[in-house]
Amino acid sequence: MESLETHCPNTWCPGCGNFGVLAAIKKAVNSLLDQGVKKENIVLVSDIGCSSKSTDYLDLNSFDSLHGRSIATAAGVALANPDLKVIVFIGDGGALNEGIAHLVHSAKRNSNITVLMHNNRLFALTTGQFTAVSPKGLKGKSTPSGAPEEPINPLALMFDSKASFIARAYSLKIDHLASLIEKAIKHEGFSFVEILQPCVSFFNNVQFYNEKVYEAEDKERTLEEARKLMEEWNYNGEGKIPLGLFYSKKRETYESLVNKLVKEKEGDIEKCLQIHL
Ligand SMILES: Cc1ncc(C[n+]2csc(CCOP(=O)(O)OP(=O)(O)O)c2C)c(N)n1
Ligand code: SF4
Repeated sequence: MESLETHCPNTWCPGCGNFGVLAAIKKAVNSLLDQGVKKENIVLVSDIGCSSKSTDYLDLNSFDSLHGRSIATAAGVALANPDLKVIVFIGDGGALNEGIAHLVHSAKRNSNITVLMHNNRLFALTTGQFTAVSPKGLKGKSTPSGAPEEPINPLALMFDSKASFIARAYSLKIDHLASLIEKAIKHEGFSFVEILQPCVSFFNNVQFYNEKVYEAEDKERTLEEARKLMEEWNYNGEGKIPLGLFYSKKRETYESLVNKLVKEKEGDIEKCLQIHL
């Protein structure tokens, strides 16, 4: 097993949920390497935030992008070289606030990338402002009297955006998370894994999650069943929180579609773009 360690000093707060994500991604990558995936064919793309520091702590090829722009960057990498496994580390702020348009459109296009959304339900690196998925009433730097808005449900958003792989995991269930990450990376097309990742410094919900999460049965689901599972928890507190792979469907990737167009136009990229754009 490769340690994938780097010499970068780790600056996460002790007890941060990101440590669980790091352990899980190392496990998933090692499993892929054992199955013959070449290390040089794995590319990590980071956003900005605590979650995005993950690339510093992994001895793998990586590209550090801008806040809310990592998904667009990753989609470009995947389009330029279809042999690569492209993995994005992004926070809920980057994915659902700054970068929400890129998230929605990459899912719709079925770009062949894996998005790992570390959901600590606030902007952590900037010390606790509310995001689109913060629970109503969350008190923080930008909402001293409590967040006034209802949270959106990122899984339902991905479902409506036609994402072809949608899962939820918990950073303290490392083996379960590692297996979902591995499945997501192997999936051809856009895979989205929401990782419930406690930020112990600004929104410590470890006990809450430990009491509420459960692993849903691993089985094929109808659209209605998948949606029901995604909406079982309303992000405001009530209800149990299912984890697992909720939805997976094979459909043509954006890269395959573009490659076909390029072939049809005998490699004339200009003609291909005229048609496609
Ligand atoms: C376009 C843009 N807006 C705001 C910032 C400031 N900023 C840097 S990190 C950060 C918070 C990141 O939160 P999130 O994306 O949820 O990741 P986390 O730190 O929680 O992992 C913000 C708002 C920025 N760098 N760029
Ligand atoms: S601020 Fe929160 S998310 Fe960031 S390292 Fe500390 S505990 Fe983790």
